[in-house]
Amino acid sequence: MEYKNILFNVEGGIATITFNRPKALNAMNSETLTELYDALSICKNNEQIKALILTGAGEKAFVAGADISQMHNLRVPEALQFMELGQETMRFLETIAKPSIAAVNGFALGGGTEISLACDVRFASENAVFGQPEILIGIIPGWGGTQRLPRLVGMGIAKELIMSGMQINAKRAYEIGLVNRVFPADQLIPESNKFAQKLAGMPGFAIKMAKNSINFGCDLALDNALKLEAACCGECFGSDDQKEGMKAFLEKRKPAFIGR
Ligand code: DAK
Repeated sequence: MEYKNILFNVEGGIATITFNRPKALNAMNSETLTELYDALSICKNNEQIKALILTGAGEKAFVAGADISQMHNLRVPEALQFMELGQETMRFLETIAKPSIAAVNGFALGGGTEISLACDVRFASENAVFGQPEILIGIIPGWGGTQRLPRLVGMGIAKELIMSGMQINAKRAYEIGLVNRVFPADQLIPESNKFAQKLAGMPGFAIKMAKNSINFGCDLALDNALKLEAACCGECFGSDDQKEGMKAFLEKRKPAFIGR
């Protein structure tokens, strides 16, 4: 598929997906969502790709939300369709068996915050701005914001953000646990790459099991979640990297993981 709205670059096992509609502050229309889905499929199927970084083109925005010019005339059935495409894409991103980093380099509003929430970790530049401003245009978040945000920062703060539509800066986002780390703007991509490289060097099967256990366990009652954790951890003992990791420890050398 030829991409018009994203840039897709693979280097050293790291795939970088850059939202690239700077004139609209990288707002997401359905074409961009479809391209994102396609790029994620490549990431899923290409064994050389070990980790993902998502970021925005330009200096001003990560993603300033779903594209309001595409949405404003939608009626209920079409709105539901647009929502489903968005939700399906976010879920694909969230559950892909490889680690993902949102490198948030400016406005991450509405769908922008929601994309970052579907990533495993969020790094932000000092000028990043987060928020769920949908209420200010008469709707509510539709790509997982009402579900992932409270799971990450707690119900009280999520309701404060979603019901007021307020914007918060990177410092506040860090305080509430929405972002993992904050960097000066020029350090955001180098630091994201450094962390992506670190994760790319981890035992791939264990990364997959950690993601599964956290993603699916969080929605279960604790006893069932612990059974899921035990199953995921147990599965790791069938991997080559578990054999290598433990053998290397006992032989007092660095492990050479092969990613399966
Ligand atoms: N959509 C379309 N265009 C956008 C946009 C957006 N979300 N955000 C910015 N732009 C465009 C502006 O229209 C402007 O275009 P021109 O006028 O130059 O052609 C250009 O980007 C530059 O923006 P500004 O001139 O406004 O720049 P400022 O620095 O003054 O302001 C801003 C930056 C980010 C504060 C402002 O642009 C802004 O407030 N943008 C809208 C932010 C927003 O409300 N985002 C949430 C969108 S709602 C669902 C599916 C999805 C969702 C919900 C339901 N279902 C279908 C049920 C998700 C909804 C959202 O994400």
